[in-house]
Amino acid sequence: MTEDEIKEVFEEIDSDGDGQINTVELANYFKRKGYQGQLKDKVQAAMKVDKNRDRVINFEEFHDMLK
Ligand SMILES: [Ca+2]
Ligand SMILES: [Ca+2]
Repeated sequence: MTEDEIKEVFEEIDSDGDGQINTVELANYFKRKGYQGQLKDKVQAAMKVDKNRDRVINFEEFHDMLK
């Protein structure tokens, strides 16, 4: 993925545009993508990239996940 593509996905998930992805935005994103399984499990798995444990994913953390 290029830097621009990562940014695009980040902005798509960060629906309120505050530069951080919270669990609600993640859940909504997976729903939009048509994910059928346990949303809670999926969100929890994604939140593993939350290295500083502030319960939101910033761009740096997100970037590390996709690169
Ligand atoms: Ca946000
Ligand atoms: Ca974080």
